[in-house]
This record gives sequence, structure tokens and C-alpha cells, in this order.
Amino acid sequence: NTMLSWQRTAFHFQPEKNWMNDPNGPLYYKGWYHFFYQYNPNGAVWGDIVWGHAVSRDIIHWLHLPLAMVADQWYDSNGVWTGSATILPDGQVIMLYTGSTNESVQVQNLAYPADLNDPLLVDWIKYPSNPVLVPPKGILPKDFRDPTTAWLTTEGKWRITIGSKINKTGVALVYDTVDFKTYERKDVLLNAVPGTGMWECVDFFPVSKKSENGSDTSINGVEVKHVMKVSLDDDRHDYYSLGTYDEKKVKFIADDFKNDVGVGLRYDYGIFYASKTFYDQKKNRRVLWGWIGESDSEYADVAKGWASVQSIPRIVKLDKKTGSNLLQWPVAEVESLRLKSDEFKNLKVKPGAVVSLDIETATQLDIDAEFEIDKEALEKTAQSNVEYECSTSGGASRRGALGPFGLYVLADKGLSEYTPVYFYVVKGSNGKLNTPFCSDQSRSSLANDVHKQIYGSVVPVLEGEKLSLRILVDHSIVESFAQGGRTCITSRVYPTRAIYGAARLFLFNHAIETNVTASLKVWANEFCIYTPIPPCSKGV
Ligand code: DQQ
Repeated sequence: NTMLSWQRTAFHFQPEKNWMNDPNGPLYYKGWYHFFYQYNPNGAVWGDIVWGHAVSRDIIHWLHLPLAMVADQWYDSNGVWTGSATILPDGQVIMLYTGSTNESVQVQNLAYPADLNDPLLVDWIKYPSNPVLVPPKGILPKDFRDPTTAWLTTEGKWRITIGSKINKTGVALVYDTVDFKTYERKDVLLNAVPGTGMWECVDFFPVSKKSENGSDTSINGVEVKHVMKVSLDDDRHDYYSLGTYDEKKVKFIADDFKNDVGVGLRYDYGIFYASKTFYDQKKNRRVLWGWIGESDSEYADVAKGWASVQSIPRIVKLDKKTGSNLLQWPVAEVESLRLKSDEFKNLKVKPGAVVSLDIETATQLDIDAEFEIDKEALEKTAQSNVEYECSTSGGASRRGALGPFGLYVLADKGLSEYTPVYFYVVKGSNGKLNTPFCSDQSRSSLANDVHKQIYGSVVPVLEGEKLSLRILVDHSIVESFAQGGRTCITSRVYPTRAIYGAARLFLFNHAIETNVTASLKVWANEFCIYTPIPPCSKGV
């Protein structure tokens, strides 16, 4: 039963049923957040893709609207694929999206709201002379998709980029337009990185070097850095790079070429793909949406009648302390879901200890935690030069001198199922610390038709900082943010016992040589936004 399946989330965006993938054209308009998404109205697997549509006043509680665009034209009859919105200074709303034609050629199309006075933007008109762009010379017909939000050039033209590949090099093509109907191809590539393959869902936007606010997509200059993001079709992860945008040369230049797009940093080290940001002019912030797929079997998806959720919208900023990575953080509105909190202060967790935290329910949580290891242990430890990698080093059961320690979420009482989210501090022979941040799915479920990888990456920890962790738990999704969002990990887990009232939360310390002092605040989040079980409410 679709509605009663326990894996359904309470405060993450999901349609009522069927398959969903990429976020499309997010925007804020006349008091409403709009969210469009890749949707299969006919089943719980990818196919027959059209645009779903929902609106919200607070970007958390959603009202589902009719499909915004369906596959009713020759130029999108094989699918109304991913696209982006641009709000023009005069209030017009432009939607550019990829159509897969009747011959499976990828073309770009223009659509706009039928009635700009309708804040819900229910009806959409496809431009009668679509497509507005077809694959250019040298680009294969199936390698041309996902137009970005447009930004202004100093000349006053609108510029967009579209992902593609040339042999095995991922590339970003650039076009200028004044009316969104006719386009001029720039003879250069915004960026190209060998070996990265097809670039899907390119995103390109500025982040302020000084301000905590977000920047409109058209801003450029010394006060901003630019972010380029690509979704690698080959390895299904979203990679970003920080750099500068040279408008004259039409080039994105990565600050550090080793960390160019597709080879360096990732938005998220778990499941998170085809993401897209938008500038939220209501709250002056840049908000990121990412598609979180399933990690159970397709068979299970069909049985439960739905697949995929969206991440909690995340604010994206430059990390002013490191200058070399972004910070991602759940929008503040998610805190309005907090119903009841339990606080635990300075709990000392001994080496080898697992401590059950006395909270009422543990399936819908918002957790804020801080950890400190003993200074003495840190100085004294003889262990150095240990190699620890989240995905290959044995997960949370491999004990080291100074790690792992953290939380078990979605655990049952007898620990037959649990998902550790943890730090693993490693002291190098130079005395420097290295801190992998991981999420271990290997014991998350007794079911055997689910993926059980261990995710993670190193998180930058600066001198004097405590280790900090925020986790959102929502039935089958765990979104974790370390050090204020420097490193993020999203996982999907499918416990069979640790569900509803049986779910628990534990603190653990598997380090051998140090105590861990933990302080946490744990909120139970509002119940059942979508699930129509009384007293749950649905919609806005
Ligand atoms: N999903 C869309 C494409 C995009 C891909 C099709 C990324 O436009 O490249 O559903 O997940």
C-alpha cells in the first residue's frame, strides 16, 4: 500500500505516488515557492517523463498541483526533461527545458506561464516555434541537455550554459539570447574537463565572499566567487568547483585545477544527484535542491508504488573560514517542524561504549550534536599514519585510537539494525589531524535487497573547532551535515525493525584510546505531512 508504506517520509518532498527524479525550475513567485520535478505519472520506475508541480508558502509544506507540462509535442514526446527558470526584471518567467523528441534527439524548448497574475502558475504555454535549440555541430543528438537559469552579460544579453560531452570530455556549451527564442552560440566552452563524461544538470552561480546572503545569478565581480556544478552521468554524483567567471573570455576558471568540476569536491557523499539551485529573492538566499533516489531494489519500488524523495532544501554559501569549499545547511524553515526536544549535556562516552538516548520517538528527528575527544589522549596517542577511508576501511566497526564515534540512527533496541553516522579522527605522523566523516549502511537493515555501502569523505576541521554534526532523520532518509555543512552525506536506509515506535537513537564511541564528550539536542519533528493517517495533516 503506497500511502502506508513506512519508508515514506514526513517532511521531505515526495509526490503521492510513482517515480520522481530531478528537481526542475525551482523559483519563488508572488508569495509561493514553486517546485517542479521529473515525474513518471504511470509507474514507480523512470519513464514517460513529464513535469510534476507543487507549491509552498514555507518551502517545507507542499500542495500538489496538476502536471505543469506533459509530453504532447513532437519535440518532447519522448520526455519533458530537466530545465531551469529565469525571472526577468520585468516580472516575466522563462522556463527552458530539454525535450527528447519523437526521434530521441535532445532539444531545448521554451515555456512560460499562461497567466502571470496566477501566483500558483498552474498553466504553462509551450512556445509555438519550439525547439529553440538543437544539438550543434560536433555534439551527438543525445548529449545536449539541461539548460541552466540565465544570467545577464554586461552587454545586457542573457547567457545560459548546457551540458554535453565531446568524446570523454565533459563540456559546458554557452549561448547568448535577448528574447529566449533565438540564440547565438559562443565559440568557446565555459569549461571542459577530460575524462568526466557527459555533464548533466550543469549549475552555475555566484556566491558572496563577504555576505551571508545569496547572490542573484547575474552578479559578477570581485565580491563573488563562482560555483560550477555538474552531475556526472557516468558515476551519478554531483561535483562542484569554486572559481572565477571571466565574462569576456566566457570561461569558468577553477581556483584549484585539481578540484575542477567532476574531479574534486562533491555536494554530498551519499545519494544526491541532478541538483539545482535558485536565488530566493524573498529571503536573499541561494537554495539547493537535490534528487535523492532509492537504494532498495526496483522490485521493492514497484511494490511500494513510489520511488525517490528530494533533499531538504539547503542554503548554499561560501565557507568564509576555509575559502575552499561551500557550506550547505537545511533552510531555517525546517526548524518550524521541531515539536519537542531532549537535551543531553557533556555526556562522557567511554571507549567501546554504546549509550541509548532516552527520547520518545526516533523516526523523525532533527539532531544537533557536538563531540570532543580528550586532549591528553590526542597528545599521547602512538597511532599515526593510519589510512582510513569511509567506503573501504570497514565502516563503524573498525576501531582506531581516536575513532570512530558518533550516533546510531534508526536503530532497534537490540541493535539488529542501526546506521552509524560518525567521525573517525586520525593523527598523522606530522601531528596533524585528519577527520573522515562517514555514514555506514552496512548494518542498516536485515533486508538483503538493499544497498549497504559506507559513504563519506574527509571534513575540514579548523584549529579550535569542536566536531559538530546535524542530522535530519525521516523514516528512510538520513541527511547528515558535518562542521556546519562542509561535508554532507545523504543516505536512504530501509530498516525492517527500527521503524515507527521501535526506532531508537544511540551514542557510540568505538575509539580505543579516548573518551568522547558529547552534547546533543534532539528534536522530534512534526508528524506526517503527507501520510494521511490521522491526526496528520496534508498540504499547506
Ligand atoms: N534526468 C533528466 C535529464 C537529465 C537527467 C531526464 C539527470 O534531463 O540529464 O529525466 O538525472
